[in-house]
Amino acid sequence: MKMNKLLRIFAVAAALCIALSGCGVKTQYAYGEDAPSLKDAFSDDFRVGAAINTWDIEDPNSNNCKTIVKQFNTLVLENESKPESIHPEEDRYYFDKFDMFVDFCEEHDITPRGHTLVWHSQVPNWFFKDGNGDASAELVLQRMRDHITTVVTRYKGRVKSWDVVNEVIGDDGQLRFSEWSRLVGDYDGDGDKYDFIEEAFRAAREADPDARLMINDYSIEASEDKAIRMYTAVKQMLSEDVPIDGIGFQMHIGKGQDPDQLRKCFEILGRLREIKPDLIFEVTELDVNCYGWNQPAEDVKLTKDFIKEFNKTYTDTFTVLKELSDEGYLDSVIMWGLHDGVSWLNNGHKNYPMLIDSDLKLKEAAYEVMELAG
Ligand code: 9MR
Repeated sequence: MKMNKLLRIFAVAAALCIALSGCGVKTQYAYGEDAPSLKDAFSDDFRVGAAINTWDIEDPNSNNCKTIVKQFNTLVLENESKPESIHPEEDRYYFDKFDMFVDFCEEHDITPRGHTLVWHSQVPNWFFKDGNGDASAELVLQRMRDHITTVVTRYKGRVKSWDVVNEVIGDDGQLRFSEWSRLVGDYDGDGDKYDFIEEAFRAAREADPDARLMINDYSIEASEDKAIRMYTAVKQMLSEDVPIDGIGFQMHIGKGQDPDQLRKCFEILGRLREIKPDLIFEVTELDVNCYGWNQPAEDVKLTKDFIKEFNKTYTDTFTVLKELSDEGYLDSVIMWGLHDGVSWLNNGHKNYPMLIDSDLKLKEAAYEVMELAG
């Protein structure tokens, strides 16, 4: 075993003892000099990252910024690189925040991701309009290609991985009905409506031949039905030489997520390697929702048992992710938010989905997952 690995294991174990011993220090601040770091712990496995906003990194002395630099080696913008933010009008782009983000990443040796070029949400309506009516398929495709070419070219060689399309498989498992699928439809007449997706990937590849081009979606890690639909769609597109490099698993999972279910879904999509041997996976938006659907806020109390189950969900999940990394499928795990307090899951109730709490302290779950590393 390498010396630095031994030291790392020792540091995490010591930190865990301090964190759990009840001897005064509960957990460490994630930005603290002596705190263990997720990115270092998993340096032999995969990059570890978070979705952030540029206000987190404006002040290098802020605790948010220090946490980011200490804990993560890959980052994505939560909202500020989406079409509605950077391209609200047809002839107007706003790149200030995206530029600042990419500069920051380079300065700190962090791998930036791009989220997202094509989505049914957070996309301005002008893409789909011609006067008061619908735009033609040609016009929609031309605008989509222009958008992709402009954005990907600007960050050529710098943004290493793009969510080219996001959430294109619907909850019913079919291609999602959206303005993209409605207006572009079966443009090439081959019987499927993947045409806007195919064109999006081709435009992205042309703009940056070395960037990793991903198809990103939710529930494909937990619903076998949806994983199979994704498999079928990607298989079909790969057979037509659509340049898809990998699958982004959002992984918005729930407390108590069955790890065997994760394994089954990863296995289904892993079979795409029979067609594309270097297909890669990324985990792009991991979090653990502490609430079931429609569960009232008063139901969730941070009791010992609750925290134990929450921690187990994270350790079970990271065990599966580590297996995937050992098998060469996975090289990046990004969490959707910097800490509990800013997670999108705080909708109407306080949620606790992350590995870092709202005071920027590493949670027990963080120490426990770091024990799995290496
Ligand atoms: O976290 C994002 C939240 O701030 C936005 O209001 C929301 C708008 O749809 O998008 C959230 O991020 C989503 C991501 O872009 C795609 N996957 C689901 C994420 C959580 O909703």
